[in-house]
Amino acid sequence: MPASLCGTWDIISNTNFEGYMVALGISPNLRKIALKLKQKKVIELKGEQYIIKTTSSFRNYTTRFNVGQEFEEFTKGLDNRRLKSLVTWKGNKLVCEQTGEKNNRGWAHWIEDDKLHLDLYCDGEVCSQVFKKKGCE
Ligand code: VLP
Repeated sequence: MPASLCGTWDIISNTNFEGYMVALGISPNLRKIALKLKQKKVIELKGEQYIIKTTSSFRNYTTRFNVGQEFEEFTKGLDNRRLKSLVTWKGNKLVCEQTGEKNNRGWAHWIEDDKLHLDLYCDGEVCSQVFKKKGCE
């Protein structure tokens, strides 16, 4: 099993979040609010189930899944779409492929230098986020 993603993480960089949100069709007003948010990730593993919570002062979003088992995802409060999602390990990366109306949509999480990395991608746009573990420097 690759380095554990579990823990509470604070965002320290967020590259091309705007491009990712445009690709998702998020409205200009919502994009303006979302760009200012300090996102956090809380990643837990309960038995076989991963729980990834993305939290902010404005809105929260939670995904639950088992690796290798396709699930129905509703991106409530984000772009409000229904997706078929599948998360698998590809080397040291936990990779989610999100099939639906948008092409080439998904994300990948991995650990590098004690930081949590997340690439969010949609329609050729990639947003790269980095998080540091809460309470550690
Ligand atoms: C939509 C873009 C801001 C922005 C509008 C609302 C929830 C991997 C995966 C697990 C995500 C998070 C995507 C967040 C941006 C969507 C509300 C911001 C806070 O995480 O960790 O679900 O897909």
